[in-house]
Amino acid sequence: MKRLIIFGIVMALLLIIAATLATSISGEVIKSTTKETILFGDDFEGYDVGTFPSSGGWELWFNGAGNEYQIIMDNVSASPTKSLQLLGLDGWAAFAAKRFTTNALKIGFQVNVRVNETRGGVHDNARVSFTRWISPCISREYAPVVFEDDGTIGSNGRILQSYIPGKWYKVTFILDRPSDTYCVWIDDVLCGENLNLTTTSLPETEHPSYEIEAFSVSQCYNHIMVYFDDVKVFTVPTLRIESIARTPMAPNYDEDVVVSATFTGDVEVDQAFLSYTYDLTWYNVSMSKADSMSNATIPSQPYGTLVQYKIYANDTNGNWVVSSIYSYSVSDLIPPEIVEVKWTPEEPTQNDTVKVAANISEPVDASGVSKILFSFKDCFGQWWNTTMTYNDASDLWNVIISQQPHNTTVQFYIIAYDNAGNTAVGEYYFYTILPEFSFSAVLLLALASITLTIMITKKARLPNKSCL
Ligand SMILES: [Ca+2]
Ligand SMILES: [Ca+2]
Repeated sequence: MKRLIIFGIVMALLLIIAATLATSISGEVIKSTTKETILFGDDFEGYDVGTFPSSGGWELWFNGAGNEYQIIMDNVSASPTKSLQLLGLDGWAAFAAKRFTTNALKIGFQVNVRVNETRGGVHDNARVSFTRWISPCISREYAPVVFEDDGTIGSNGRILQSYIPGKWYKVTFILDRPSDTYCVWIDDVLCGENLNLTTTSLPETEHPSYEIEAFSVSQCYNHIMVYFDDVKVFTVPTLRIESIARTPMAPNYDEDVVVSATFTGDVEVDQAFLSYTYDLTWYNVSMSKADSMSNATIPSQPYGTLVQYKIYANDTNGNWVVSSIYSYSVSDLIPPEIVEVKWTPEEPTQNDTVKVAANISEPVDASGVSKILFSFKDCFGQWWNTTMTYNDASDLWNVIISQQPHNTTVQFYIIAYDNAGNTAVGEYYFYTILPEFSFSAVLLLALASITLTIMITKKARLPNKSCL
């Protein structure tokens, strides 16, 4: 029995390792636990009941129903015994904030929130957000997560989920400052992903997130008891993939593609990979660093192949980041090659048709020959166009030129097209039609020749009288 248990444990471990390796090899988005750096945390256990937690650096920016209500309580808590209570008024919030400073690109908070009751009013019951002080009566909140009086939790006009009075909810909020987008989790469930950051001050676009100076919890304006506990404000060391480029931009079928990128952010890159696919499989290549760039190569692919690629990397904290997916379609920018053009017979007469055969070449990965145009000038000086026919057996393109009268000079040339629209114009060729002798003409010519020979011979045998 013991052996069986050990065997089971070993098998389970092997399966986990195999699953991990499979994830790595696939090149798909790899999620790992985000390691954060905590700027401050507070469970409100270190304060006296009935006091405001000023000693912990909290500030009561607006005092709602009165200072006496904005206090530490020990009859309600998420953990273990105490929490911060806030109570607002209609038109005047109870608003507690704690300042912090960071230049981190990605910042977040987490807080437990409990609303005592809902009444269906128009104001909200509890808010948690990053904040900036504006004036003694105004703060600017950055996309606050709001517990509405209708029993919903929302942010930026979007309902994330509903909530029940008297129950604790853990809100996690992570803001990406360069893109001004954020994500929200309620009880560790992602409810809002990459939402655009807005603020409660107008115009929204004029308040960059680097102006954030505090984290705040508030109750405005329903005069309903709300509680906050287990606050945590943190930064997420962030690696960024930037300046993604490829060379060449429009790769030919015979060209490798070098993909390059730079890695920036507030943490060092540990490993970087180029992941690409031209079928259903993603292939991963380690990127190598050259100066400020990291490069990796996608091997040349046949014409028309759609290649998709992305870059992913992890930082020295083990956090992974993945780029968007980019793509290109492999080009063919090279015309077909006209290797050889021949015709038979080479010296045709007016009784011959002439067969022209052309050897046209395209590399294996190129787009291929689409058609061959044959253009020739006949006995009337008229140019004609036709297409040549491909012959599988000979791997040649053929056309037949009809019989032409004696003395005609036939001219022709060909234009080769490939499937990518490239054209190659060949040189001009020409031949002249020779006269064809009939059998009787040849016979007469032969007789005449024989007669002439005899006459010359006889004349040669006569005595030279002058020599007698
Ligand atoms: Ca507590
Ligand atoms: Ca081509």
